[in-house]
Amino acid sequence: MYKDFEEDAADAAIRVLNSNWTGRHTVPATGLYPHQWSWDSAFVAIGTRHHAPARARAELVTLFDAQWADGRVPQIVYDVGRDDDYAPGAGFWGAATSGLVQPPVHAWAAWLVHCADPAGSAREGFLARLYPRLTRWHGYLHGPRRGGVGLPVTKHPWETGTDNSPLWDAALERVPPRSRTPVRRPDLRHAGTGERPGSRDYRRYYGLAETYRDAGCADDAPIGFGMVCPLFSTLLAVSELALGRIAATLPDAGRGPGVDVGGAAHRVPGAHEAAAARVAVAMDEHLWDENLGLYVALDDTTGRTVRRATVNGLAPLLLAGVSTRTGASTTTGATADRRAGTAAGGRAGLAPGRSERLLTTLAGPGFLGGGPYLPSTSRDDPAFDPALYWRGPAWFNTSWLLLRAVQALGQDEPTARLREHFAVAAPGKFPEYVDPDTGAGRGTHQFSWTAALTLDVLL
Ligand code: 2M8
Repeated sequence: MYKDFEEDAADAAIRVLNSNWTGRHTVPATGLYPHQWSWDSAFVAIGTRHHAPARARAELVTLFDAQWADGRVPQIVYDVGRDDDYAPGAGFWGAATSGLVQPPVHAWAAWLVHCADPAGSAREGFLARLYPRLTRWHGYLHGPRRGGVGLPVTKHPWETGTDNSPLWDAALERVPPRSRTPVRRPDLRHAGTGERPGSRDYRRYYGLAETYRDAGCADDAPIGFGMVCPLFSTLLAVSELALGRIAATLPDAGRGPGVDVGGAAHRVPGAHEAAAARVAVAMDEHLWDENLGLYVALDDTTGRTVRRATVNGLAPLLLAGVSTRTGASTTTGATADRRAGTAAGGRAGLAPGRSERLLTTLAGPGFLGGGPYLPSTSRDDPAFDPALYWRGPAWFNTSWLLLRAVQALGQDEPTARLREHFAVAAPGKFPEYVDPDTGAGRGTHQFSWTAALTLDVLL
């Protein structure tokens, strides 16, 4: 019976992914998001690898075909020519892509996609093609985007992927709520007003994007917003570890003629693991909040932390089962060892005691202890709102990330709890996010990463 349910849900998830596939990439959702989004494509590839591995590879290759010369991978690759009902569009940027970025899940996704079909991947030279591009992407984040504490800085709330999280409230207050470009809100035709950021937020989002665009998307001058995010930083560290595995698979990667790997350091064995360790150590030193029992954001312009409890701050649990000396990781592991559930040996990627505290916070009243699904913002935070986007609803990508983390640590109770989130995906028509108390769908539906990650959990 349960098995039948899982098969039906998997079939339904595949149907969503098939209908959102454009021939070169997958849109996050028709209507609300009609182009290619960066971290969405990484999550989509992680799910698609199970039933269409060649398409999962194409998804990532299409995205990296739009990579900028400086290494950045754009937040949005506009599907110019297709029905464009998204704002701001390509006209705003005067380019075929946005100049912003999104969290770096890509190397991890590339590794998982490769492991799902190593023969097909080898035939296409998938890893050999992507490795130098992934390395340049990370080089951009470690280089021009490196902030005062050595961690990557996001220049716009859209870059964090968690657009209206309370983590950005104080910094956004300093951004004038106006833009020269009139703000258009086609998004409100596809999702409820109470489920999307407000118009004051949007005026700031536009104004900030204009400032960055008008500075040529250069990173050498401050633009009035610069935030270090524990989720973004964690994903960079996890992806560095995956890049280490990719490099080990391709002993000659980066040495071939004409391949620029964005810095000789990356050709040194262990360089990716060392980069991951540097990120983990910097997060431990600068982002840990002892009172809240999780990691917080840091404002790069003031040097001060932002003491708000969000799911972003639980994400470093992904590094808990990682040895920073060897880079061995269960979370980045192949499908075969996905459910192995044993943490790697050696020193943990986080400072002693931190993973236990994170598990306690995860189980506590602000998160899983306060209701059935994992909220994006702690139920104890004054901004918590069960309907409003990244200020409370439960998102499938963050549940998936935490699920991978607790599975790797062999934590049965939170594993079972986080899996429950995926049981509401198919019956709810693959919602973008859900009410963390009732599981009722919010935002848009037939949402690609919901379908893809549900597939990954079920298969
Ligand atoms: C949401 O963000 C876009 C801007 O990038 C928007 O609200 O229009 C976020 O949930 C983001 O994380 C996601 O990548 C994007 C597309 O699904 O939608």
